[in-house]
Amino acid sequence: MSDEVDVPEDHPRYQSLVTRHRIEDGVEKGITSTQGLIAEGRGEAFDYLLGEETIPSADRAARAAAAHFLLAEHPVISVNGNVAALVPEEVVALAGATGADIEVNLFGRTAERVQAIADHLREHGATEVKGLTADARIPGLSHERAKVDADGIYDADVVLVPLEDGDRAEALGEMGKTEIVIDLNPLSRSARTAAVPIVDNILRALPNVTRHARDLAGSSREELEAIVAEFDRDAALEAAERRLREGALADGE
Ligand code: PTJ
Repeated sequence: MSDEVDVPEDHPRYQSLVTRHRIEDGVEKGITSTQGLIAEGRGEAFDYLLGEETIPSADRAARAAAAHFLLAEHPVISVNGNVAALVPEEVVALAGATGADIEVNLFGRTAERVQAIADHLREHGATEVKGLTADARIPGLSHERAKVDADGIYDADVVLVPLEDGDRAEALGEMGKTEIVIDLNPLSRSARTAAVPIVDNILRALPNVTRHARDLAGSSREELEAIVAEFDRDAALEAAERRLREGALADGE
């Protein structure tokens, strides 16, 4: 994977080049769709405007997300082709820190891709990967993302939905689930419908949620509930939009 690619670490765009190589590798391995290349370019543009760093409001969102995970009865991390290529180990680490299930859910679903992603996640330490059975449907969605496992996303109370701009976040909300979204675009439909929108690069956001989850592991329910109640999703989206428009220090923190 990308580590094999010779990108000098002192290159000013090192992170972005490594990311591109991971996505390219994902496409070559049959994990990532070719559409995933376009999604990557879109994400990069937003990351550039955000200053390629975790802004304070995204860090607060990551902490609220960790609190939701720890309070949940059945949290699930949804994985698509871009997520699998970019952060397979980090997905496994977050699942380990929070007891979440991992489920493959694809827009361009084929049996081969679901299998390739599940194998890839197992190679990176996952013990159980859901999404292969797909014996239930999210109501109100006509495309392939509707297909979920009955004992996975269908049954979940908290779902992490990274890197997809679409109607699934809305449909999951209608099912009464709490959605946590990771998306660099604060204007995306998923970010705007999420209970917790984390406007950050998944490369930084996922390890950050895991770090917060480990930090909060000994907290009481009351403490976790207070973190959830204090988080203001509208303020977080607004801070990210301001950062996009005005650059660093715009969120006044
Ligand atoms: O693997 P599949 O078949 O399920 O397809 C997955 C893709 C990503 C192709 C599909 O979900 C798609 O087309 O997504 P969109 O509509 O392009 O939305 C992807 C969103 O993720 C955009 O809002 C991007 O800004 C954002 N994004 C891209 N890369 C990153 C990101 N957000 C956070 N971190 C990134 N690295």
